[in-house]
Amino acid sequence: MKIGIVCYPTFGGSGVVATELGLELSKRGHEIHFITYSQPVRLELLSTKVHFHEVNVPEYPLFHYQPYELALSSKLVDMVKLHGIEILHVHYAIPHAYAAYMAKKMLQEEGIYVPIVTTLHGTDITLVGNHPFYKPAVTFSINKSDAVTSVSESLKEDTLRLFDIKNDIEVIPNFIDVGKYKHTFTDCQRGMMANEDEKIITHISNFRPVKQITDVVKVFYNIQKEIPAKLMMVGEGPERKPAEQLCEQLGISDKVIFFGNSNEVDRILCFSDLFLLPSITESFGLAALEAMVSGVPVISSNTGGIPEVNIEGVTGFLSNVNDVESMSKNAVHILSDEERLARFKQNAREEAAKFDIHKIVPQYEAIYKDTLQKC
Ligand code: GMT
Repeated sequence: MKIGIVCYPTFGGSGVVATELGLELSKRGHEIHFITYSQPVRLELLSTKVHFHEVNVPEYPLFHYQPYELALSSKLVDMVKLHGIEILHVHYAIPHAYAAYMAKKMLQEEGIYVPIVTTLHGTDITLVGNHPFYKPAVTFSINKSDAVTSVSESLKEDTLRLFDIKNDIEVIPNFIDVGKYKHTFTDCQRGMMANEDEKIITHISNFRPVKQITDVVKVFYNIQKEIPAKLMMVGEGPERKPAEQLCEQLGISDKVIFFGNSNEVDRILCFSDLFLLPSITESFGLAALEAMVSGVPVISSNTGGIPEVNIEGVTGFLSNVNDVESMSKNAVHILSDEERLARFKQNAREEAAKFDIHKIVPQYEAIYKDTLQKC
């Protein structure tokens, strides 16, 4: 199949999922066309099977807001015609599903039919899409998609609760390439990060308010009072500065390393003992799955789709949002006993294997085939 993939090209989970999906589909023989405003961060190699088409939005002073949707839908029309793309798969409803629908209608005028698969990722439903200023357009574009998927049961329920949806929504969970995360590289440089007796705690995100970054710091503060430890903070975003300030206030700056964005999270996770994800809401928690596949247990909030990934008492523990005391207690419980820690690490690896890319990607292929047949 010739598949057009529209996504955000940044470090966010939806862009990562879209990129990994496209790369895996290309390995399975499909021709993939990524269409977005810059080359996706995890898309390193282009080939005859993997193409990238940049959406350019010319700046014009009249516009207070530059019309990205317009440029995207025009680019989709051009690329479908030029490359014979058979199906468009858009990740994150806003504004991608809307732009794809406009492209579909323009193409129909020329006798070309291209169906749209929309994958809902989370904040496009829970935090942003639900806003009254966007809701009618988001509802419309979900209902006009030829197939809709969501990354967790919880997100499907949220979508049906918050929007008037006429379409079926199929849950296809996020995935991970288990093979890629098998630590074949031998340079897991734990010694460079911490002393022998110190445990390594990690958090990876886009440092937005929804990630509750200050709770990461507070939980770590409590952990290090009981157990020698270091905290690795990976990612960039608006909450980084307040987190750095809080570390200073608490007198733990020398125990916390802020890495910024990284394309090599597997190298950081390989020496991690525990992952913290205290988010206010999280449709899935891809970062938790990436930790688990590296054998890192997870201390998280029990919100959204996280309980579908992090299993209470097996791969980690879940607490109410903001319950720093409970998260700290659970973290110390796992870290304070080497045998228990090893068991949680093993469980995390085993549970993550259920989300292996080779099990999940065929589900998307089935949706494409089904959608093409129906249309
Ligand atoms: O977490 C973010 O703020 C980024 C966002 C995105 O769209 O990239 O992540 C959402 O999609 C990920 C991939 O499906 C999920 O793993 C995240 O849980 C989800 N984030 C939220 O629901 C807050």
